[in-house]
Amino acid sequence: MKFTKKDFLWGGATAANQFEGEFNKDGKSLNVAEMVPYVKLQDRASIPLDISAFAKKNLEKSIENKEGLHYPKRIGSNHYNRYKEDIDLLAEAKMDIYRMSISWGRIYPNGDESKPNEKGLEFYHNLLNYCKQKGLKVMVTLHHFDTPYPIGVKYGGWMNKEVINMFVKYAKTLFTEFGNIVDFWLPFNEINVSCFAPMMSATFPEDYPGVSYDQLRFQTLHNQLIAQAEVVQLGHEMLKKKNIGCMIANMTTYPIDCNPVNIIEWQKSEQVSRYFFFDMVAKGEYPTYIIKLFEKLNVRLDTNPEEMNILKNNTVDFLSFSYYMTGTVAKKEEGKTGGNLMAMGKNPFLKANEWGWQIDPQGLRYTLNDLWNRYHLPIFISENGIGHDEKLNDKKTVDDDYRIDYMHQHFIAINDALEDGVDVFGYTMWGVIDLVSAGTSEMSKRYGLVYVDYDDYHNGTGDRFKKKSFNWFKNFKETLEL
Ligand code: BGP
Repeated sequence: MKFTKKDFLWGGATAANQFEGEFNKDGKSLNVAEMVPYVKLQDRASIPLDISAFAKKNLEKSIENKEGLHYPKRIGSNHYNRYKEDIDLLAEAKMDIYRMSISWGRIYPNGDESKPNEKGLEFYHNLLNYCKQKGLKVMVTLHHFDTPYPIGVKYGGWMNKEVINMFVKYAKTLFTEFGNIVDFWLPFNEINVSCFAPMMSATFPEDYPGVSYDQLRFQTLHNQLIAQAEVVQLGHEMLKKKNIGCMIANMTTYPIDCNPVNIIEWQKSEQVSRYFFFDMVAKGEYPTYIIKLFEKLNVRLDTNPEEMNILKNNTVDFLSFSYYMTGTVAKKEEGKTGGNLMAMGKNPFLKANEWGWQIDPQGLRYTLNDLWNRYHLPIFISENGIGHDEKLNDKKTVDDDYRIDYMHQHFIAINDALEDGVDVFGYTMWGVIDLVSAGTSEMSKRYGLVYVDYDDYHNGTGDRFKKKSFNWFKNFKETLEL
């Protein structure tokens, strides 16, 4: 069969904190991701995110690093020095679009400077111009789990409204510098993650004794939602096209069966773990089910009518989300499996990868239909892919047939959704060139069409090698045949 939509945008995605390396070069500051050491996992499938790794006292130890631990995100895939080679590979695979992130700490290392760091701007000018030279459209994320650590230290992170202003100043700089070459903007990667793990954006419970964890996480999310809405407002004033989207970690679930008790449980779970975030960015107001939840949890947001107006009047132009797996929900839990930042209910009909992430192409079709029916906004799939532990074979490649199958099935699902009438306009495959895992800091959890020769301790040359899936993707792009 042929993929039907000719102008669909196909591409790959990365993030500065997992890909660039050179964490302290040219004036860049540290971020939390770069302060988490690699720790070998005992059982890959059992973990959701290890929250204790983000305790402030543990992170601070990383600055002196007396134990000599390895901090993988400080080296990433050394894209900072090899970006031309990487962009050449994306162009060679016939990609239309590259989703990348800009590191806030390269532009405003402390957040509160009055002038941006010229060296940081220079790097992104070079990179973005090179993308354009190679004919790639670009989608830029402004914040991909990388609030500068100094903002956490001096301002207490995102609980402080001052950080909203710093973020908007940073966005203004990017719109001024790159507004004419960037095609799409995403203010925050997986904005809902701040509500599961506020520490990842340098907001620490230790700094707020007496404040409940629920208060902390929902206030952090709220302040980021306001920052995002202000950036949308600014972008609509400064940029020629209205092309600012959200990016949400989408956790689609199914009820475990048709027992009404489980259906109600599932509906509640979908509201709180999924619709809440899309409702906020697409409808611009707190849904009643969340207001009720806040009452129950005793969460009282620090906000005012002006903020609520900003939210309401600056909703996003398109929806984007990450989609890796689905899970199940039951009133009485019946077994959990790994998942993106959180454990998910097992589904006996699905297979999973080594990390327990359940593979579900049909779920992508379902999710696309579901979001389209609910919001009627254009949709972009900004992350999707499969992690595998891989080694180069003696032909200096990887025969990753499972990845080819994964892409194949998911691309068919997108086509089906288009046939269903969903307005989905693009897809960027996560970790298109191998990079460090966000959740586990493993280099060996590989997602790419291109293998990067580093192990979990960054032994290796860092050289790039095309996997079998690279050729499959290129052929698909040339023929649109599935
Ligand atoms: C998303 C993040 C990415 C990414 C991906 C895969 O949550 O936006 O940064 O890495 O998931 O997750 P992991 O790297 O933990 O396998």
